[in-house]
Amino acid sequence: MVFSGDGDLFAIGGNHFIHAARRNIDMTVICVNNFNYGMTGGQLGPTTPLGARLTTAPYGNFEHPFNLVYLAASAGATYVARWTTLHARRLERAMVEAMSRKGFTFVEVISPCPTNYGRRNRLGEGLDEMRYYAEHAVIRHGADPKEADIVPGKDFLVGKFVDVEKPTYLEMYHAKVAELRDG
Ligand SMILES: Cc1ncc(C[n+]2csc(CCOP(=O)(O)OP(=O)(O)O)c2C)c(N)n1
Repeated sequence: MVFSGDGDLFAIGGNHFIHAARRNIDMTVICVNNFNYGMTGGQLGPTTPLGARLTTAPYGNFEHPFNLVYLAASAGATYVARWTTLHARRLERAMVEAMSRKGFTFVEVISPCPTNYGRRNRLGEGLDEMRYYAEHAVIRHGADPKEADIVPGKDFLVGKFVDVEKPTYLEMYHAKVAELRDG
């Protein structure tokens, strides 16, 4: 079970993430996405939207951000959901569901960061960011992960995008061991 940020998971640990997903390692990854490296003082990260201002993007970010839902799905995750901190009950259910599945499961949690991201981009307080989610999050289960881009000021998709079954790394490993042993 991994509980981490967008910077840690998709910049610093990006390589680990895609290969754990590709191998279908039996684990759940929960990403708190606040669109920046918050703890270290508000640097831009791999999910920072184009144009957003941060300490290392004072004139506005010009790096294309990852769509985490699409990234996780294409790397091989067997369960992919996204909710915001406003959708507390749905988020809780998604976490339980993700943990109940075997294989690599991923839940993205869109989260406010009033001290760094919110302040520099004039989004107001944490509650204002929650209001923004209420106005712009569109619930659509089974949507194409490609359509899950997040663009400031525009509606964005939340819900369950992927829920499939396939053998995990360990299941394939044990099957191979048995095959070799039994000839
Ligand atoms: C390998 C490595 N490099 C750099 C750091 C320093 N570091 C600690 S937290 C952090 C930023 C984390 O950002 P994010 O994962 O988005 O989480 P947030 O603080 O925004 O919740 C960095 C760069 C680290 N801990 N480990």
